[in-house]
Amino acid sequence: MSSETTVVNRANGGAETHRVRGLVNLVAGIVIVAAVVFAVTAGAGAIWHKVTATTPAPGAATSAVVPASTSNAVQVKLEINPPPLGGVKGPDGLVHDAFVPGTFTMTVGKTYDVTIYNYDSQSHSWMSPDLNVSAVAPAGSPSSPSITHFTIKPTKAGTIQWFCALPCDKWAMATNGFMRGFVIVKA
Ligand SMILES: [Cu+2]
Repeated sequence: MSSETTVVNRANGGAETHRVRGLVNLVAGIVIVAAVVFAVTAGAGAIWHKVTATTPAPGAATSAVVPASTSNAVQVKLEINPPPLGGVKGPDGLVHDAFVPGTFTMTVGKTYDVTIYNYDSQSHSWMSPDLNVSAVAPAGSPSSPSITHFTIKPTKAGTIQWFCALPCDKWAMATNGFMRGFVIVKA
């Protein structure tokens, strides 16, 4: 749209056209800036929505068991070895045990209702002494994940480590984005 306008103005030339072109460019610039701001905002919202989706996992027959959320709490969904892969592919090409997402963002003072769906046939845990959380996610299966629930209310900003403390995939336990990761707490 704006490039077409520019081409026409170039063909005309002249001081008057330059002024008009300057105005057109200014308006186009404002529109582009507004569009970028909107896109970034909408994008961030989409990502956050993905993280906080409360839709029951496919095959989660026991989803009704999940406790009712605290009012105003932000829902966070974590999945262990979700289908179809049943884990996350590592740099070695093999599928490893992993929490998905492994890293996510929170804000100081807000309350988060975290629900873990464990599709793995063994137990894992989500531990973070700094966030005062020590949660065990019992074994489940790809068609019937176990469901574990806890609440976090971060009190200070920072990048906080979480980890699985139950012996599982040794490489994954030592690698951020798999059986350990971060909660980025923003002020
Ligand atoms: Cu684990």
